[in-house]
Amino acid sequence: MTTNEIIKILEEISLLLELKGENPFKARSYLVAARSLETLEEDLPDLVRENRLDSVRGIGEALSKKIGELVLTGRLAYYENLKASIPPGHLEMLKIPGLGPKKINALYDRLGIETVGELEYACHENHLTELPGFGRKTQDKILDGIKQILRYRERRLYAEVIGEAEGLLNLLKGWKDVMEVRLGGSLRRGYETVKDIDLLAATRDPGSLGDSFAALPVVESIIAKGETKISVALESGINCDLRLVTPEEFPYALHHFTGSREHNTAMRGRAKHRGLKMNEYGLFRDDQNILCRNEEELFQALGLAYIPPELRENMGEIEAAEKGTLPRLIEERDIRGLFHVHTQASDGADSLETLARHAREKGFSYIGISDHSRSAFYAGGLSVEAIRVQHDRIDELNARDSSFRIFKGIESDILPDGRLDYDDEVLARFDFVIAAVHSQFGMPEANMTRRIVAALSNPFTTILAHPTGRLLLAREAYRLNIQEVIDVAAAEGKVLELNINPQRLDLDWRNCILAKRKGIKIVLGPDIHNREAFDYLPLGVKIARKGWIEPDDCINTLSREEAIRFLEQRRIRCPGA
Ligand code: DGT
Ligand code: CA
Repeated sequence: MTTNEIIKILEEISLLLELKGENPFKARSYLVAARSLETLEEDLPDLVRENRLDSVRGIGEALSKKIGELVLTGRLAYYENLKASIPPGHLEMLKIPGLGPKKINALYDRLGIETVGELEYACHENHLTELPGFGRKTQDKILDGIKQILRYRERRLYAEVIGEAEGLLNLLKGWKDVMEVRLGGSLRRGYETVKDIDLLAATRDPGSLGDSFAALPVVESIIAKGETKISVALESGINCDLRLVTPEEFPYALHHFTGSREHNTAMRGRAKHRGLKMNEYGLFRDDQNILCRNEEELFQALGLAYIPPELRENMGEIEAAEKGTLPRLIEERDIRGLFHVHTQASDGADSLETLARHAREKGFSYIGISDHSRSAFYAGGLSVEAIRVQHDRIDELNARDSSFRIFKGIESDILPDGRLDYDDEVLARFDFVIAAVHSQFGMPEANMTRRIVAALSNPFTTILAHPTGRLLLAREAYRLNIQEVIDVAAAEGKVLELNINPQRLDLDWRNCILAKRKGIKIVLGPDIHNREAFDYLPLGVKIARKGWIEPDDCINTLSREEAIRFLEQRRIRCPGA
């Protein structure tokens, strides 16, 4: 069991205790322990084996026993009993705005409500209007909240699903009946959210392969089972389709089940125009199949260059493949350095030294530190004095090792009126300034656009971070005229961030395509708050590829020397500073 999984369980125990109406301090102690594990410098299994866990801040004897049990056995009886004592839907109900443990328990006691579905039904039946402590307004608000979570539940974050999907893929690769197997669908295309896992296998024995798949321990139930397709629900709650084809059909089926639907429709149209018929079984002239051994040959047969899966969204990729103008998409090995890194000085979990060492070990040539600015009091924003201390430390580290560069940056709040968070004299001390909105998300569109345009027009701004503020499946983007933001960024020569936190992926890849056309440079921003965020890079690069980004469009591909020059050219110096 990974530390992250243990943290999730501790957080869940805290919620379960709240739902049970236990002492709030007890519930909180699990959250405190979870936070401590998040920032743990040492290896958790080592601490457990050496019996030193209770030396960690916020972890007493009782908790250390429970965490030990999780680490050593992968289970915790206390948690399982607690979970069994509460209706499973109540945890989900906590996600509905305005519903806390007290109200959830009242709904249970008075109306017997155990699940979100039951609650929705009760609202439609107006059962809440007369309930003490509720009323019509509360009921309407709850209904709105339910609509939101139901809409969001149909899809998952790419990052939540890809690990399990690749696990299944690797498992199938080892089976003797499987001649070839690939992921298809939205996961293969690197879509930011996914409905299900699509697997495609080539086999001569679909019957027995389907049976073996259905019998996997991770399969919770079988939704449908036929000759060529088996659909199952996995224990994790996600559905998985396994399609079974012959090795001869495989290339056509792989293309078809990769999609997107829109891309497929356009491809079929193109085939038809050339007197051909295209479907998941083949590419036919009259009834004669045109032999293609792989996807490359399939594209070739239609007069096209190979289109990488990320681009198959019918956003002009077919025209570009015909003309030979497809982009040479960015790859992970093109990335030389990272910007947007938080340290312990604000709300990061790791020290400057740890982050720099880690980045160097991962093969990067530089990182750009950007802690929060002073208005971000919730995130420990830096005072002018704290900036001076950090800069002295960076100078020392840079002096010690000339093969790795730490850039001095700041993630400055964009204040509601569009100003940045420090005086020019302070802003002039940084190698780069990331401007970002972190407050008053609810502004009218015109005001928010004006606010961001003002920040982009500020000569000290280098990068605009997470330009729309969306959280995938959780929070809409703020209202904003994104076209205007892109136009101003282009005119002012500013860099736009593609924030690669899996919940953000903001700038949206569709807008990356627009930004690229305007000649805007993109920066992949891992928004690192702890070392694990270095692992965001594979998804970040995939999404950048989806946005048609080439190495030259992205400043993370600059060498150390080029990055120094790039930032130096953009830097404004204050007279006298
Ligand atoms: P998702 O599952 O919503 O995250 O997105 P996809 O793209 O994985 O969609 P899915 O799983 O329904 O189907 C996988 C691919 O199969 C899809 O991208 C294109 C192909 N496909 C499935 N059904 C149809 C269809 O009715 N028409 C066409 N043209 N293609 C289809
Ligand atoms: Ca799918």
